Amino acid sequence: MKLNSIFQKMAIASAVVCAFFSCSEPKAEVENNSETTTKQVFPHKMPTEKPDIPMSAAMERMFNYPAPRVHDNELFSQFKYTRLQGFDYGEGNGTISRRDSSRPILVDGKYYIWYTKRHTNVPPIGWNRAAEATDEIPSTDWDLADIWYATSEDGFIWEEQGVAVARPPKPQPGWRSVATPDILVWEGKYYLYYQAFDEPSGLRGDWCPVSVSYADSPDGPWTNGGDAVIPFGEKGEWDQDATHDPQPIVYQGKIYLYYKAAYNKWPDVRDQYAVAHGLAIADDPLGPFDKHPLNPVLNSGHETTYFPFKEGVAALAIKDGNERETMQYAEDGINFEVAASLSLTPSAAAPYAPDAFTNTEYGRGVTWGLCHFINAGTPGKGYSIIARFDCDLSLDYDEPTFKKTGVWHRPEVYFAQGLGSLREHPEGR
Ligand code: AAL
Repeated sequence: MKLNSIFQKMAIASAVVCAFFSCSEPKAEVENNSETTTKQVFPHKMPTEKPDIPMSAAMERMFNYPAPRVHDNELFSQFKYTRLQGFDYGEGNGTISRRDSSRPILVDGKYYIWYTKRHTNVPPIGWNRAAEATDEIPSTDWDLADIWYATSEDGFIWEEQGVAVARPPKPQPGWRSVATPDILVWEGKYYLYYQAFDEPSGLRGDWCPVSVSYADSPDGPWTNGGDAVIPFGEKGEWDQDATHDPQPIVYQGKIYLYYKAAYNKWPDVRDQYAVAHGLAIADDPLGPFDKHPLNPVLNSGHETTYFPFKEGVAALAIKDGNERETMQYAEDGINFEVAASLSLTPSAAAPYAPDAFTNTEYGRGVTWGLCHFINAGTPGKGYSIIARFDCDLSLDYDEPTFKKTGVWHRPEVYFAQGLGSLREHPEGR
């Protein structure tokens, strides 16, 4: 073969050189007159570390997640749901409701949970009609409620055991309702934190601070250990009207109790509603609790759950705020960053976190827990049910099914979110 062009000769020469000295993969090079510049293009193979090349904001951010590929992200999971056995909701007419379960704890081979239970003669009349509530008529689903508990051997079949903390007599704090409990195990004793209402919720918003009761056994008896242990903030502070959804973990040798408050003109102007979460830290479960100076520590979420994860704390934020439907992570338990965005998240998630109270230095994560559905009834006969969710937010479990990103609902689920009365005024949109 006659080598006519200089380029053909160069190609042969380079092939010969490569045969003797193994050549590296070709670099993307651009000849620009006399200068040769190397084009730094994002590679086809996903880098495990942030590459040292110029990148768009989106690709920079991708390396701030626990793993750039969501399937490898330990804080990403799907959620699978199971109806619980063992709870009686009567005729399902809104007179029996269970909601806002605590996280389960395992004691002598049995899981224990505590939850809000309302068993009233009539269903709730609704938040907006709170002024009409009486000692017999509840305003909301969590009005006129007590804290009950149940046990289970497998987390699917539960046996209701009875009342753990009942409403105390009027005028003691919580006489109107005690609700939304969570548990702490500390030095061999059990502590229940819960919301104590002195008026029907809805009158001035959801007006209640956190009380605590303690016991030597998860079966009780429970003794009141203090009221307003997480007090409201001063007037003008974000948490001036509420400390809700208490959730304690043991972290860095102390009790880190996270809580929620609705703020921003609440309760006067409901549609200006905003929600954030604070942290209060104590050396003793009965307090005093010091609110963290950087509060709020989470700008999104409703009934948010927290668990020890690696050196820090993971949080599941649902429903409210710009960062709703996300897992978040704070290496110091205080400064949370978004770690994954989620679908079909459990409401009021209460995961079984075996190391929530062990003062672990490296949290292992969670695989299941309890949650609730607040729309189990029909309009005017509203009630809630508690349910189980399963997931893979654990370092010790690896089930690829939970790492799938597609969550497919039947068309009926979408059509159930119909336009309703908006359809009457389509021109207004
Ligand atoms: C819940 C929680 C708190 C609120 C109400 C009952 O799901 O956020 O407990 O006060 O709703």
